[in-house]
Formats: sequence, C-alpha cells, structure tokens
Amino acid sequence: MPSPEVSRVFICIELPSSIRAQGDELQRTLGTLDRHIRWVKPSNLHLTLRFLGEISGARVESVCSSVQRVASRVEPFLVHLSGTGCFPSLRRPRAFWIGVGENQNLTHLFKVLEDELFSSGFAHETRPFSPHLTLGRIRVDRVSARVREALASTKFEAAPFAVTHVTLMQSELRNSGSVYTPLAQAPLKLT
Ligand code: 3AM
Repeated sequence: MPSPEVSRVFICIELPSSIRAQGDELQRTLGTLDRHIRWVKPSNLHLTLRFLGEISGARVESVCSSVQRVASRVEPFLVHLSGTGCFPSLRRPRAFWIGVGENQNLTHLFKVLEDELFSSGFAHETRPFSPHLTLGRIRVDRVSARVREALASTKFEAAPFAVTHVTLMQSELRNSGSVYTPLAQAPLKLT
C-alpha cells in the first residue's frame, strides 16, 4: 500500500494573475474547438522547471531546502511568453502550450536547480529543458485538419513578467483534475 507520506511533486514558476487571465481568455477562444482537449484550470497554469514524481516525506523536506538554497543564489528576472505550439508535434498534438522566449536566466535557474538536485541524490533529467506553459492536453491520437490548423494559427503575446520566486508544488491527481498545493515558495535572491 502506498505510504501516505509519499507526495507527487514538481518545481515550477507560478504565474501572475494577469498572465493566467490571458491564458484563460485564449482557452475560452479555443474552448469549443475539440471536445478531446482538456484545458488546464487557469488557477493551475504554471511553468514547470522540473517534475520529480512521487517522493517520500523526508525527501520533500530535503527538496524544500534545495529549492530555497537555489532561489537564494539566483536574482529575479523577466520572462516573456510568446507564441504557441504542440508537443510532441502539430501532427500528433498531445499538449498545447504557450512558448517562452529565449531566456538565459531561466536556463541558468534550471541548471543550478538541476545541479543542486543531483547533489542531493536525484538522477539528472534526461529530456532537454524546453520551457513552456501547458494550456491544454489532447486525449486522442489524431485531431482533424481543422483543429490542427486552428492550433497552428493561434497567436499569443504577453508583456514580460518578473519571476520573483520558485515553488515546490504538490500535485494530487483526482478524478475532477489535478489539485496543486504549494509546499514551499522560495524567494529569489534579494538585490
Ligand atoms: O504543465 P507541464 O506540462 O509543464 O507535464 C506535467 C506538468 O508539466 C509534468 O509535470 C508537470 C506537473 O504535472 N509531468 C507529469 N508527469 C511527468 C512525467 N512522468 C511530467 N514530466 C515528466 N515526467
């Protein structure tokens, strides 16, 4: 039986309400496009840095410390969300996302975090870091040409926002959808 101590967690950047509202607006525009697209609740929109999966309570404590240590060494920076796309491809879209403009500060934060997690016993992430904001997940293998074209032609542009903290998030998978609970919100280095 799984221990109640185990939590499914990931590390992310939470978004300001203005960005979540813009995501919500785009979801509403595309809302009726295809019944197989499950939209992420606007309050759940986030930018994933690292998914850690199920870890023990003791490890959660250790990751909280790691996240805090990393955050205290990285200065706040801006993120510019722009454009949309699909994973793994537009031909077989499983996730529909908003893109993140080229951002060395974000890549640096990911690398520092990755090194810190490796030092505390986590295996390196094998997939390349490709920051994105998942707006919706698509529950079929193929979508129609009409849906593909609509996704391909969707534009998104937001004003840059300041990243001021990093969050360790718990994710509980319920029938009604994922429930996210912040376990630690670590402020970036005060300048
Ligand atoms: O919201 P995005 O897509 O950036 O895709 C999942 C989500 O990221 C990802 O972790 C975030 C919170 O759920 N995720 C879920 N399961 C995963 C897995 N097994 C995963 N990433 C990698 N491996």
